[in-house]
Parts: sequence; C-alpha cells; structure tokens
Amino acid sequence: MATITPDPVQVEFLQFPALVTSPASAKTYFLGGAGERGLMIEGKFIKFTAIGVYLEDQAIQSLAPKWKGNPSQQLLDNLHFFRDIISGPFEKLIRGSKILPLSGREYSRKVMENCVAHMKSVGTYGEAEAAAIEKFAQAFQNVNFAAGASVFYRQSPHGILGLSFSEDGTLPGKEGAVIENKALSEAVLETMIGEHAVSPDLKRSLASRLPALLDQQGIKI
Ligand code: HCC
Repeated sequence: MATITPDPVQVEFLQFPALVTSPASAKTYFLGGAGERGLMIEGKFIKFTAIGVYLEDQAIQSLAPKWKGNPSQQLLDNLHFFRDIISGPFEKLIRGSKILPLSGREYSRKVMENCVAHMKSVGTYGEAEAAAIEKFAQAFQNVNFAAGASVFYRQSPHGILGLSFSEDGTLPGKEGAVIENKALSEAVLETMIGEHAVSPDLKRSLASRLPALLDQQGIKI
C-alpha cells in the first residue's frame, strides 16, 4: 500500500506539524488542514485564531470510498464531504491556537454561542446539552491564552469531547476536562467547517489537501 506523509501548514507565526502524537494515548494523528479564523472589526479583518484539524489514520479508509477521485473544488462545495469528516467513525483532534491574546471566557463565549445556535437549529439542544455547555464554560473559566497558546479538542467517535490547554502548540499529556455529549462534541467541529463555518480558510485547506491523501489510500505515520 502506498503511503504519504502530509505537509505541515503555517498560519501566521503558528506551525501545524504534519503529525501529532498524544503523550497520553500514544495515538498519532495527521494534519487534515489548518486555517485562520478572523473577525471583521470596524471594517478590518482581524485574525484572532488559527485552527488545525488532525485526523486518525482510519479517516482515510473511511472517507476514500465516497470521496476519492473528487477534485478539491468539488469537495469544497459539498457539505456532505465536511459532514462525513465531522461525524465519521474516527477520532479527530482539533487545535485552536491564538494569534492574538484572548481570555478563556471571551474565546469560549464565541465558541459556545455558535455551538448552541447550531444544536438548536438541528434540534439536538436539550437538557443534557445545556449541562455539557456549562461544563465547557467551566473548563475555560480560569484560562488565559497568550499569543501562541492553544486549546485542543479531542472528539471521539463515541461522543466524548476531551479538552486540554497548552501554552504553545504542543499537545499536553493530560486533559483538563472530559465531556460526554455527542451533540456538543460534533458541534465544535461543525461550527468550524460545517455550513456556517467560522473558518472558510480551514475548509479550503482540508479540501485542497485531502485529494492527494485519499489517492494514496494510506498515511505514513
Ligand atoms: C467556533 C470555533 C472557534 C472560534 C469561534 C467559534 C474561534 C474564536 C475566536 O469563534 C475569537 C475571536 C475573537 C474573540 C473571541 C473569540 O476561533 O473576541 O465555533
């Protein structure tokens, strides 16, 4: 089986290495794509964060039957492609790194707003999700992100969301919080690469990199 090692990606001063290994589980993930997330402030586009989406190697076998052979533009235009990444039966590790300093409260408020809006729009927001959101808010309560600091979201296919915090871009060995809620775990990635994505740049990166990775039918880890 031919294998390939994906390229790393740089967003501003932040490096997203091609491969990341969890010190806790020894699991290795490859970089699907990375991109900036900005906001328009007084008519100017300000880049606040950079988001990298890492995938477990099984992602390739899972996505290939349906998506292999599709050019980047078709992947980019097809919401079902991103849905299959969001809800596919493989683990994802999302790294949200700060380009500008942000308090944990300020950052998490924006993420939670988007996640709650998404869950409400698809009808998955209930009591369990409200409790999960509360736990999510708690995890960020005392966090301050300097430029370069990161939050990692581990989204397991079984509906577990693991949160960890790092002062740089390296994956910590210990998770600060573990939230068991499938709707919320998927909403985090949905708000980043789904229909109303906060980072079109990240979607472009995924769509431009995946064709070569799917062609190879294997990742060299
Ligand atoms: C999401 C996921 C990530 C972000 C988001 C929504 C994000 C936030 C950046 O907004 C941000 C920028 C400026 C602020 C607060 C947060 O990366 O004042 O679903």
